[in-house]
Amino acid sequence: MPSLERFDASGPIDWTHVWAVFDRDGGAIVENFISTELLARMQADFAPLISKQPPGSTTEGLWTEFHGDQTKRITGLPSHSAAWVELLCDERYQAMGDRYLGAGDYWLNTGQLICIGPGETPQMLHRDELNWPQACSDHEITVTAIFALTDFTEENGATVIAPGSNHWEGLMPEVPEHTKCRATMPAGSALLYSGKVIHGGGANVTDDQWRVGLHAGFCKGWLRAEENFQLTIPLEVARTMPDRAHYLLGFRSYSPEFGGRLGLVDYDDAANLLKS
Ligand SMILES: O=C(O)CCC(=O)C(=O)O
Repeated sequence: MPSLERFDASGPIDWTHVWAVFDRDGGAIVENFISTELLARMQADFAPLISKQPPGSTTEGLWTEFHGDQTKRITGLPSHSAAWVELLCDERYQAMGDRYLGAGDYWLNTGQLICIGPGETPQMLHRDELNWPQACSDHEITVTAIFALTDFTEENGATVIAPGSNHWEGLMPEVPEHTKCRATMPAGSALLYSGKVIHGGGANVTDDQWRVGLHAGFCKGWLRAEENFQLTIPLEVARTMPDRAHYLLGFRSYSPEFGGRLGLVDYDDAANLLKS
């Protein structure tokens, strides 16, 4: 049975080693990534959102299955949680984006709560980069963190992942049972993973436990993001956020090294709109 390597951020970490494992296996777990104090603030901010959100999705067909009918998914979180915006700007988290997507060359793809409820079945396995099949290449176009806001266990839906599948040929190859493992981890941990690694949410076989994860990935700045932040974050709330959050949430324009400028307002940087 394969497993993911684990690191502990409560002491010094050799990040070179973390990235070497990430390159080899397509992912790594970093325990104690979020401080106890920040975790408590995020849990308090999200609790009311989670309790009022029903499970499932309203779009028929494939997406209902992908989202899970016993799973609550909640987006638009930056408006509700300064603690999440603080984590979004964490230097260690940015280091993953800088390394795999290039500093200044990415933004947030989504920052959504995925709360897997009792009775949920396993999510279909997938590669995150297949959000944009036309853009897939040898390079990473997306990398993600799943932050555990509750403990992730085999029983309550810990992410299923096939370590090393980031190197497998083909769009979506078969995943033999013996190649998979579960990303079990205590609350406050982060699973950092490649857009190429095959994974999916796990089944929740408990009677009464919710597995709450914050699924937060970066994608290249020239890709359309999965989540539409500009429609859920009012300008007056965006104005209270640090500059780095503006870039990551699309409240700044994007200038790739080559090519034109994207996301303009009046053919100028969107930042002008935030000036009061
Ligand atoms: O919730 C999880 O553990 C994984 C979810 C996921 O990969 C997705 O919905 O794209």
